[in-house]
Amino acid sequence: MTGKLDLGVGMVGYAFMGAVHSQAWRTVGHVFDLPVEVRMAAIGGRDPVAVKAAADRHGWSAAETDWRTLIARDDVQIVDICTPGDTHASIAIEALRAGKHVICEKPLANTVSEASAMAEAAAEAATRGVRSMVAFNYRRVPALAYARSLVKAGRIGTLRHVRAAYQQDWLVDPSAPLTWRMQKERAGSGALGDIAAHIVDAAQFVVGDVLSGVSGLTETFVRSRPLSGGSGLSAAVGGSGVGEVTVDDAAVFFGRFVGGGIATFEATRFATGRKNAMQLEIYGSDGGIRFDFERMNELLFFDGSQPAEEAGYRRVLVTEPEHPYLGAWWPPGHPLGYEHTFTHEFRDFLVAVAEDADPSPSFADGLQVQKVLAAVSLSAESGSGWVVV
Ligand code: 4PW
Repeated sequence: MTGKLDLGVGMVGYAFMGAVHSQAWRTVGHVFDLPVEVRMAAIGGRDPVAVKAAADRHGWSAAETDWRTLIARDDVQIVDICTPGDTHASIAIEALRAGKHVICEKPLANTVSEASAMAEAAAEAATRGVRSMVAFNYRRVPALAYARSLVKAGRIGTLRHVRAAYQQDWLVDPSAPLTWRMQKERAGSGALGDIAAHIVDAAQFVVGDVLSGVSGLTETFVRSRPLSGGSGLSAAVGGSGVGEVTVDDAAVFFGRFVGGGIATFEATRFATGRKNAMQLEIYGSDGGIRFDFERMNELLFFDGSQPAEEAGYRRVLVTEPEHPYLGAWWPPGHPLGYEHTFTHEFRDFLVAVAEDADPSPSFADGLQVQKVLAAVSLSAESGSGWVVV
């Protein structure tokens, strides 16, 4: 017995996100000195053989085939949702009602109405001390957390421009199979919900402002794909022949922040040769910041207060104990990777739960991002231009 708050996690889903989350749950208590003791109580999934195999592989104590049973377990105090978007609302709302803290993968839901119901349930649950968070992991990239602190400290002055892009290329090949990420009824949208959601959240987080309106364009370049075959980010839906792609392959949009800065966004799975290039450029009256996740341990910083002849973008290696989260990891100079962002996310979530505080980003923040995505869709589908968020 450690005298610490004891929290058991029940995680629903065991594919890509389930594997990444498992790794973070396994690690978080060993890297960070937490006020809680975390147990990997149970993992849930519909296929009994596959979920048992996932439990054994990832270190979960039990496997469940029904998420309702998983939520009801006495040894589960936190429900972690790693399923496709069509199930987020029902699982999250039931868990919150049952008094379980919830962490839910992004985007929060497939529609604004589902996300509103979730945010409402979260606000009610918070009055009972039950906490919730949406899993925008890129906020926990140390370089982006550091960028936020630079903006907050006034180092770039008044915000003028944000240029955000999330470029992948895993759908360039037209024979790449159809997965749930290309089905509207399961994923809600395509590149928009899957990756534009990240850059909207990351941009708003770093600049400390929210978008007031947007205008956008979406495109589906390949409208049908084989139902079976080698997998990309997730497994093929299965079957013979081809199936229809019912979501966007790419989305571009521009927007305005409440405080007056303007922004452009590009999210695509068709940027040939770009793998996971999540980029953020922020330009202010007194300085600028540039970031690319393909070089996630670096931040480029332009300090406009330097003499003109010496000024220029400086490459800051975000690997020092003074940088966010880094002090808990390796000696100075040793970089981190994708998986660590989830460890940081769970660290922040657990600390908030232990302190009886609301973790950030909240379901209300997730709802706000959902409204931005819906405004982009509306603008793109109606061709009507500007849509207020
Ligand atoms: O959340 C995103 C995913 O859905 C990820 O961070 C990258 O894009 C990797 O997979 C997809």
